[in-house]
Amino acid sequence: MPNSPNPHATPVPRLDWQSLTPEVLNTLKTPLVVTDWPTPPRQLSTAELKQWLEGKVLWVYSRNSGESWREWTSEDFVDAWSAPDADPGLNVVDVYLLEPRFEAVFPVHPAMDTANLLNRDERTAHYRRSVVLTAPGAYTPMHVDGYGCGGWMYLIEGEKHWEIVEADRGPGLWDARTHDYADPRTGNWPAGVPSWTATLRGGEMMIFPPGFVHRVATPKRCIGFGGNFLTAGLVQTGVDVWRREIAENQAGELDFADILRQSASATSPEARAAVDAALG
Ligand SMILES: O=C(O)CCC(=O)C(=O)O
Repeated sequence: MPNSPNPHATPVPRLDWQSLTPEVLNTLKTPLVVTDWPTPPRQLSTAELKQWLEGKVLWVYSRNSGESWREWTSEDFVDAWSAPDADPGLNVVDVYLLEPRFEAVFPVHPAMDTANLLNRDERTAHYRRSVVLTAPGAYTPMHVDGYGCGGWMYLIEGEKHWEIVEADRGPGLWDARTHDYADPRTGNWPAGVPSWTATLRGGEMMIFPPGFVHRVATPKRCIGFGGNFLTAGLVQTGVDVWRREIAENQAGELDFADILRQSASATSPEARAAVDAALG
C-alpha cells in the first residue's frame, strides 16, 4: 500500500500453491501470497463474465453515485464497471456464489475447503466463495471481516494494494466513539503499529488470518474471487473478535457459537475440543 505509516521490514511471505495445506491454514500467523495455482482461468473476457454471471443479482454499494446500495442485473453491472469512466465506487467483493456451476470458473483451493469450518454449516456455507469485480480507484478502509473470519482473494486480472495489521492490534485501532477502525487516510493512525503490505496481481491469491485488520486500494480494474474462512487452529482469534463485535453492538445475527460447535463436531474430535476451548 503506498503511504503505509509503518510497514513491516519483512515482506508478506509467498508460497507455491502446492505448499498450501490445511496445516498451513491451521497455524497461519501472517498474511500469505499464494502463487502459481494452475486451476483458475488465466483470463476472463467481459463477454465470458456476463455468461457466467447470467441471472445473478448483484447488490452493490456505489460510494460515488449516491452513497447507497443498489441492485444490479449482472449484465448492467458488468457494462457499468467495465466502462472506461467507471465509477471508482463500484466494488463487488461480497456477492456469494454458492452454486456448484461456479466451481468451473471460480474454484476454491482444496486446502481451504478442507480446513474451513464455515463450509460445514448451511448458515455460513455461502462465505465459501464470492465474486470480485472492482473498478480502478476503489478504496476499502480499514476493517475486520465479520465474525472475526479470515479471508482470501484470488485475482484473475488487475492489481490491489493490501495493508494488513495483526489481530492483537485490533482493539487498539478500534474507536468506540465513531464505531470504526483508525484509517491512515484520515490521519488518526496511532504511532508504532506495524502493518504487512503487498501488491496482489493477476494469478496470485492473498490469504489473511482471522481477526487481521486490513484496507485495500485498487489502482487497476480487477476480476477475481474470494471467500472467508475459520479453521479449528485459529478459532480462538475469531471468537475473540466476534465477542468484541457483540460488546460493540456490531455483530451479525448468526448464532455463531452454535455454528462453530456443529461444524467442528462434523470435522473431528480435535476441532470440537478447539472450539469448546475457544468458546469457554
Ligand atoms: O478488495 C477490496 O476492496 C476489499 C476486500 C476486502 O477487504 C475483503 O475481502 O475483506
